[in-house]
Amino acid sequence: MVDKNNMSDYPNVQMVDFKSCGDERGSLIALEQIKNVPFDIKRVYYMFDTKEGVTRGFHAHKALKQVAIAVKGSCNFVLDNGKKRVNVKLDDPCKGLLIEEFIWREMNQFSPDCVLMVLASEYYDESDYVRDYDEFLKAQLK
Ligand code: T46
Repeated sequence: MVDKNNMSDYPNVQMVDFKSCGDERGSLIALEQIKNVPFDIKRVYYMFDTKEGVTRGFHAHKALKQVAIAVKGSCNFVLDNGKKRVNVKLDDPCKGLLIEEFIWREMNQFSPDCVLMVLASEYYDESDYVRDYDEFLKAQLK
């Protein structure tokens, strides 16, 4: 079973702890679909060399589920469910941020060395993006 720290007042967003198989040589984390990532992994992407002061994202997804991990460095996620905005700092390669559908996200405060890796439940599909904030808010009301 996936071990998730429940963000109970914030549905569709959870922190996931990953077990580190560390030894005297260093650390190793294995990510396996369904076992410790709660969906079938269809895609992995990562962003790095993000320029200082940049904010990325500004969208929600209709169906996509993702787990974001700062495998190096740190960054901040601003998450918005249409009612409340929360900040989640990612700075630990042993923790993943699970974001399910219809959560608006903006990512900022990337450290110069940040490598943000994202595991995704679907192939890349632009039609799954909601890039208009008003459209996102309207979808919350349906
Ligand atoms: C998300 C946040 C956390 C592809 O061709 N394939 C891909 O799988 C992805 C993710 C992007 N792209 C292309 C599309 C754009 O031309 O790469 C370019 C940058 O993508 P985007 O502007 O969507 O990047 P972010 O950082 O705003 O958002 C990304 C993901 O797209 C999004 O799903 O949740 O990271």
